[in-house]
Parts: sequence; structure tokens; C-alpha cells
Amino acid sequence: MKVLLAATAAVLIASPALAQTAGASPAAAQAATAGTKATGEIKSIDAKAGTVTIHHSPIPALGWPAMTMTFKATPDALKVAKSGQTVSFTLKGPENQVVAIEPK
Ligand SMILES: [Cu+2]
Repeated sequence: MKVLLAATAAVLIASPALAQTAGASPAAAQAATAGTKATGEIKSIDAKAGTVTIHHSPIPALGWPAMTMTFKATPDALKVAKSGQTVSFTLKGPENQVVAIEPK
């Protein structure tokens, strides 16, 4: 149990924006996981709406084929997003929010 709590705390510290939604039980359960990793190419960014559109490769963990779709993203993730960039990214929570983007 101690280990689980430590892991949860680490996730919350690593993702401050996610901590807001971690109070609800489904989100809390998701927040305790490492998230879903995926890769893709950034098509566009809407900083105002807080969204990023990515053409992503298949994501077997979610049962998704390759497609272009728009995700909600944390401010930190949006900050590093650049249109046309090939990236790996991390999805978390019930809405599959992009919580991290890493240029490849
Ligand atoms: Cu998709």
C-alpha cells in the first residue's frame, strides 16, 4: 500500500494539471496508472482551446487504429507541441488528455 501511495503521489507531482481532476474516483484510478504512450505527427495546435490535433499511429491499448484526432492537452504539453513534428505522447484520464509530448 505504501508503494502504491508513493506511485500515486509521483504521478500527481509530475502532472500538476491532472491533479485537479484526480478527486473524482474514475479519474483518480486513471491517474494512478502511468498513462497510455503513443506516437504520431502533430497536425495543429489550438492554444486557446487547449487542444492539439495529432495523426497518431495505432494505439493497441485503447483499441484505436491510426487516425487524426483532436485531444485536450495540458498547458505543459501544448508548450512543447509544434505543428509538423513527429512526437511520442502520453494520454491519461477518462478523456484521454495529452499530458506529455516528447519530440522524436
Ligand atoms: Cu484516435
